[in-house]
Amino acid sequence: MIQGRLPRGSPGDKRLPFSQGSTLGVTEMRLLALGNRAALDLWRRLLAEPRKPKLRLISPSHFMTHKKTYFSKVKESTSFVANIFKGKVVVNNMFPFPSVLSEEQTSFLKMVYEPCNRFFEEVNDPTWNDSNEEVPSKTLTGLKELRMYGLQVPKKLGGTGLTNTQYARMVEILGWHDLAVGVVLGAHQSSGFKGILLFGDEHQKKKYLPDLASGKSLAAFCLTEPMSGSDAASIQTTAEVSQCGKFYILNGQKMWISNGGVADVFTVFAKTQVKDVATGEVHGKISAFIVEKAFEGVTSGLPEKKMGIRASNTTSVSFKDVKVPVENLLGGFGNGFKVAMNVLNNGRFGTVSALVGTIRRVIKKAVNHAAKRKQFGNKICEYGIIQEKLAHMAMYHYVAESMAYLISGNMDMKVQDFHLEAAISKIFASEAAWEVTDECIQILGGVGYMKQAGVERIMRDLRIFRIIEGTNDILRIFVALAGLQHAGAQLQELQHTLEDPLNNTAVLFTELGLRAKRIIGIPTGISLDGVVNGHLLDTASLVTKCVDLLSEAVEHLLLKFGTEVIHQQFHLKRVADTAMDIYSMGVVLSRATYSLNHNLPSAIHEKLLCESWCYKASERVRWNLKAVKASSWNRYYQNMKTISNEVVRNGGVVYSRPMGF
Ligand code: MYA
Repeated sequence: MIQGRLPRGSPGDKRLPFSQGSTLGVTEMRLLALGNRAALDLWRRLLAEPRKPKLRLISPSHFMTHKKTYFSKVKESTSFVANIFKGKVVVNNMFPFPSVLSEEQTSFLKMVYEPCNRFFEEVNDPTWNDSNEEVPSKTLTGLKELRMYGLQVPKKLGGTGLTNTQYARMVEILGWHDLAVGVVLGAHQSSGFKGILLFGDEHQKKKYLPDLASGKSLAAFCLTEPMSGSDAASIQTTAEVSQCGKFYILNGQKMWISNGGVADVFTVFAKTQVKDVATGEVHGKISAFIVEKAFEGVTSGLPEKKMGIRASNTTSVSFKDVKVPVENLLGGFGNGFKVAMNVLNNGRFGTVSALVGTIRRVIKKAVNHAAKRKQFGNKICEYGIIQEKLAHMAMYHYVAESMAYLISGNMDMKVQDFHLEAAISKIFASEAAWEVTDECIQILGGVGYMKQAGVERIMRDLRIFRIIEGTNDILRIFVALAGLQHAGAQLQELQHTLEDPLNNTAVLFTELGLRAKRIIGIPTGISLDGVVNGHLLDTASLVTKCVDLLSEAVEHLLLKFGTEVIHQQFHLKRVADTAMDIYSMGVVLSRATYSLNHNLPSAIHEKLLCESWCYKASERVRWNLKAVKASSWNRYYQNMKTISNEVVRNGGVVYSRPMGF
C-alpha cells in the first residue's frame, strides 16, 4: 500500500474502486472501446501493484548481507545506460562522438607521446621484466624522466597536466608494450594517489603530489583485505581517534596490493566510528587516510608469485598501531566509501585505454601471421574461418576503443554521470582483450603457443583485468541493479500517478500506449533519426528496438519479483549483458556517425564494423531477454542451481568415471 493513503475502495476513499472480476472500471471500458486489450491487461497489472508493498530496490551489499537499508530515491540521470532501463534513449553524453582536444593539446600530446613510445621500443624489455619479475631501474628512471608518473597531476604541482583524453592515449602505449609496467604506473596514479587528486585538500595536494608526480615517491591503493574483496564495504581495518585527538590509530591488514612492497604513500580505507548527529547512534563508516610507509607500524609482506603482470610488485600491507596525523584524513570523516568508489570509477577508463592498446597490438601480430602463413596452397587469411576471426577481433577493438574515448571525452567535458558506462567499458575491454588474444594464439597455431611469440605473456598479463578494479561479475550485478533502481523509481512514480487516473489521463494513455506497443512488438517511437548519420538509420533502429525490449523485460522483472529481483542473479546477469550490448551499439553508432559525417578515410570501413557489431549485439539482446522473460527458461535456472548445489555438497563432480573408479 502506498504510504499515507487510504486503501482503494475503503470507506472514505473517493477514488474509483479497482474493477473486480468481470466488472469494468471507466478507464477499462475506454481502453476496451479503443480495442486495446494489451493496454487493458497492463492497466490492470499496474493498478494491482499499489496493493503490494512499496517497490524499493536494495543495493548489492544489502543483497549479499540482507541489511535493512533501502533505496527510496534515485536521482534523474543523464547517463545513456541508466535511461535505457527506463525505455528512454538519452543521447546527450553519447552524440556527437566527443572530439575534445584543441590543436594545442594535440601537439602537446604528440610531444609527450613520441619519446615515450620510442622509449618503450628501445629501452624496456617486457620479456626480461616478466622472467625476472621486476621492472629494472633503467626503465623506472626513464619513465620518471618522461614525466610518466604524474600524467594528470596539474603542471603547477609538478605533473604533466594531461586531460583524460590525453591520458587515455598515453596509457595505450603501456597496454601495447607492457601491461606489467602499466600496472605499476596505474596502481600509482590511476588509484594510488587518485584520491589525493580528487579529494585532497590544498595542504595534502601540495605536500604529496609534487613528489608523487615526479616519481620521487610511489603510491598504492589499499582497499582489499583477506575477508573483503568484492564486498568492499565489509573491511575490518580500523582507525580510532587517539586520546590526544591528534592521530588516528590504524590497525589491520590489506592484501594483494599493487606496489604494496615498493610504495611510499598509501591511500588506506578503514572503518571509523561515526556518530549520527540526529540520533546520537554510532555507526561503523569507512574513512580514507593518507599513510606514509615511514610511519611506524607499516610493514609489507613478500612479493606474491603471480600468473601474469609478474614484473609488478604485489604484497600484503599491515598496519599495527600506526599513528596517522588527523590532517591525513582524506575526503572527510566517514566518506571513505565514496572516495573508494570514485577513485575506482575515475580509474577504469585508464584500464580500458591500456587494454585498447593491447588489443591493437595483438591484432597486428595475428594479421602479420595470417597474411604470410600459407597452408593448403593459400594464405590462411584467405580462408573464411580466419577471416571471421580477424573481423571479430577488429570489431572488438573498434568497440573498446570507442568506449575508451567516449568516456575520456565525457570526463573532459565534466559529465558527472559516467560510472555505469565506466563499469561496462571495463568489463567489455577486459573480456574483449582476452577473447582477441585467445583468437590470436589460435591463428598463430603452434607458433602462438610458444613463449617466443610473446602472446602467452600477454594472455597471462591480461587475465587479471577481469578481476582487478572490481570483478566483472560484481560489476555486472552493479550495472543491473543500478539500472533496475532507475526503472523501479520510474515505475513507482507511475504507480503514484495512477492512483488518481482520472486526473492524469494524459500520462495514463501515454504510458499505456507505450507498454501496449512494446507488448505487441511495434516500435514505441523512440528514434535516433537526425542523430545518427543517414546511412546508419536501419542499424540505429536495432538499438531503439533493443531499448524497448530491455525496458519491457525490466518492467516484467520488477512487477514479477518486486524487491526480490535483487536475488535473481540469473536474470541480472542477462540484463547487464543486454545493457552492455545496447551501450556498445550506441557507442559505435556515435563513432561511425562522426566518421561518416566528417568523411574520414576509414568511414566506410567503420560503417561495416558498426553495422556488423550492431547486428550481432541485437541478436544477443533478443536471446538474453528471451531467457529473462520466457518461463521455459525457469527450468534451466532451477537445474543450474541444483547441479551447482550438488557439486558443492559433493566437493566436486557428482558422478564416478564410466569405469567406476
Ligand atoms: S582495488 C580493489 C577493487 N575492489 C573493488 O572494486 C570492489 C568492488 N566492489 C564495489 O565496487 C562495491 O562494493 C559495490 C557496491 C559496487 C559492489 N560509484 O550500498 P551500496 C554508492 C558511485 O550499493 P555496496 C584494485 O582492484 C551508492 O550509490 N557511487 O554499496 C586495485 C551508495 O550511495 P548512497 C557508488 O553494495 C586496482 C553507497 O555507495 C558506486 O557495499 C589496481 C553505498 O552503495 C559507484 N561505483 O557496494 C589498479 N557504488 O548511500 C591497477 C556504490 O549515497 C590499474 N556507490 O546512496 C591498472 C591500470 C592499467 C592502466 C594503466 C594506467 C597508467
